[in-house]
Amino acid sequence: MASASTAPSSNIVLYTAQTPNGIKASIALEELGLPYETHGIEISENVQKQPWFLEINPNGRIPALTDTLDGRKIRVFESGAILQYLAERYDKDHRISYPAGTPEYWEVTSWLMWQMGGLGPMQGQANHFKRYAPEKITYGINRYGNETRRLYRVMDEHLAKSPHGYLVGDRVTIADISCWGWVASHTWAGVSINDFPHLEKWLKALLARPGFEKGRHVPSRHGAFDNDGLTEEELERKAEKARGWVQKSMADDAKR
Ligand SMILES: N[C@@H](CCC(=O)N[C@@H](CS)C(=O)NCC(=O)O)C(=O)O
Repeated sequence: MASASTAPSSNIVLYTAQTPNGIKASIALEELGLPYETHGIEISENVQKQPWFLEINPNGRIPALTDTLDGRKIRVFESGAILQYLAERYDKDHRISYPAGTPEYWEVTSWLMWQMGGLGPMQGQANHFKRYAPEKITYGINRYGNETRRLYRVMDEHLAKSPHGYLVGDRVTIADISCWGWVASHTWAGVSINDFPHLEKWLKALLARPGFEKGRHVPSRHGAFDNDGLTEEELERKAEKARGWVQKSMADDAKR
């Protein structure tokens, strides 16, 4: 958690787990130097589907946060909404954002929506078909793997033209933060970034930032890069462990 000495006051509780969507919120909080309390959610035990948590996120997914606004407790769910909330409420000197209404603000919004509607869902499905499906369905593996690769190419070609190496302008923004955890997990989705040199450079440059380094390990160690050195057999053994709860969780959802 960041030091409160120079940070604006807040009453933030972050409900999160070690996933690409979860670490977006903690990286933004660390980049902003905001104090916050972390409440780790054990998603393999379906804590995110318990009634108390559904009061915070009716969708039963992490991340979500609570805070106090005008004396009332508020909730914010969906990682993109959390990033916008933190930027608009707490980033007054525009460390990870641009002033509302500027061309850069709309470019950040465009990339954020691109991540939320494209990269996250497509790579999530690539993970699903590659790692969690009980059978290997080639069509699904190829469809989502190829779509993830296409989206990486979009980023790579955009970053090739970026003078400062960020998605938008001269600074790291919530657009970069939203994409970073997904690109860091490329091996799990079965996608190599060897063909995307600008994307790889961006990934490493952001990794070197103290805010990313601290935020990525919330609420537990970020292990995405461990996968890069594993064989397909080793990755498959890891996937087997997670497949059980993913399948059970899907079956429970289907019964509701
Ligand atoms: N669009 C949502 C997606 C959230 C999401 O799918 N979270 C996953 C972890 S990355 C989760 O909570 N999974 C638990 C489950 O499926 O029950 C966001 O960006 O916040």
